Amino acid sequence: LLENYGSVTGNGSAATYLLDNREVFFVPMLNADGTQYAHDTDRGWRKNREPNYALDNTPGPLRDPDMVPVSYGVDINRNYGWMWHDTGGSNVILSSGSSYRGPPDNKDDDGDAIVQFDIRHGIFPGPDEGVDEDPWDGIDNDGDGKIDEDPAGGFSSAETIAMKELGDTHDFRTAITYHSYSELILWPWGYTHEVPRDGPVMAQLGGRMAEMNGYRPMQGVDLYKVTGEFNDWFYAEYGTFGYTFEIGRTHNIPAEGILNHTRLNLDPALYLIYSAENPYISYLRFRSNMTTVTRDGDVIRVEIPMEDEGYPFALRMEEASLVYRWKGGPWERAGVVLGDDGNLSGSIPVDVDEGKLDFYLELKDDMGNIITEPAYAPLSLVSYHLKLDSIFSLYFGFDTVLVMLFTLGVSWGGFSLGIAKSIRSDRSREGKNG
Ligand SMILES: [Ca+2]
Ligand SMILES: [Ca+2]
Ligand SMILES: [Ca+2]
Ligand SMILES: [Ca+2]
Repeated sequence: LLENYGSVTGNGSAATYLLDNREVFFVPMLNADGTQYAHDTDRGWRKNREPNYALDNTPGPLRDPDMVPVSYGVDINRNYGWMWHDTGGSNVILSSGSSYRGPPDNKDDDGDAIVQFDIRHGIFPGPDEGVDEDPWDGIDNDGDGKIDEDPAGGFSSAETIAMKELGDTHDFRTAITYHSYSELILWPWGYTHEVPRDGPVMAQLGGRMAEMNGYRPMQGVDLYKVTGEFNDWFYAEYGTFGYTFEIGRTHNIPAEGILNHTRLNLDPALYLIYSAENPYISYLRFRSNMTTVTRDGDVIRVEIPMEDEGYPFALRMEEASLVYRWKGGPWERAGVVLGDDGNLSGSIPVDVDEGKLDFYLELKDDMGNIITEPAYAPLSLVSYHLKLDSIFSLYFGFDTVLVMLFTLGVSWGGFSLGIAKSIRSDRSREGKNG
């Protein structure tokens, strides 16, 4: 994004558009000490390297800093608050376990305890005494009118505390967390087979991203149950549509493979950033490889097939347009109609003798969302040169080819394979070079 920002052709159009129109936050590595340990000592290590002073699920306050740690590490992705108290999705008891969720809270967060925690006399009050009586599950467990006011655990590690602060202070619409391995894309919930309220659109978005990198898309729990997990917390608490990408086919991708995995997963990431404004856009599919552009007398006729897989908002077709310009001049608009066959069609008047035509499709829905095809328009454009003296008078200019090859790669927008091939053959036929 940073390398390409400022350019309006090729990859640059996506980078420029996304950085101008979205806020993107990167957490380069959450488990820094665990990763270092994996590099230096134990390639199979997955937790952080926090010292554990208790063998089992002894409450946190019993930890004595002078003691020698009995084990190391909390599984960061079991230490988020949502459903942390549930069993079956983490190592609940033994601190040495590879998916250890962290120590129990055993703290009266809301100050209503009947029996206060008593470390000297070994009294471990529980929910009945008003300690940890209302864990993070969206339910008012003790019926006091407050929800989740006295959690039982979670957010004991510095890493999850930092992520909670990030979530509490921003409004993330979408998120990706990268893990290894299995070539999967997962979304909430991870702790239950119940489908969340936004499950259908999360599945649609996840499916579209999976088409781009060839991974298998599924609700997280379908892999295995997890509790206290990142995406569940971000969705439950902030409504974020979060995805776990399980990268590659091994925990430890060889250095020489990193660039390939990065390339493979770039387009899904760009697509999710793009979709953050209107995730439902994934319900619309422009079948750009079947788009036709033909000269018909004094007009250029454009037909773009569109599949509507349940887009929940009405499209305001009276405001739909082909936005076009000749020879880089001022933008003008031509109307678009939606046929019964799902084809969007419009006609652009030919009012030049010869020259370059740029155009894109712009749709609006009744929520005020604007949808363009190709994505990122008008930074990425479909361009034609028009020569009036030949029968097949349309061919692509060089800058357009860069755009086309990129949109071919991203495959959700722009014109794809069929047209990209015709670009190449046209280019070779015309003997053009850039
Ligand atoms: Ca309490
Ligand atoms: Ca508590
Ligand atoms: Ca309560
Ligand atoms: Ca609760």
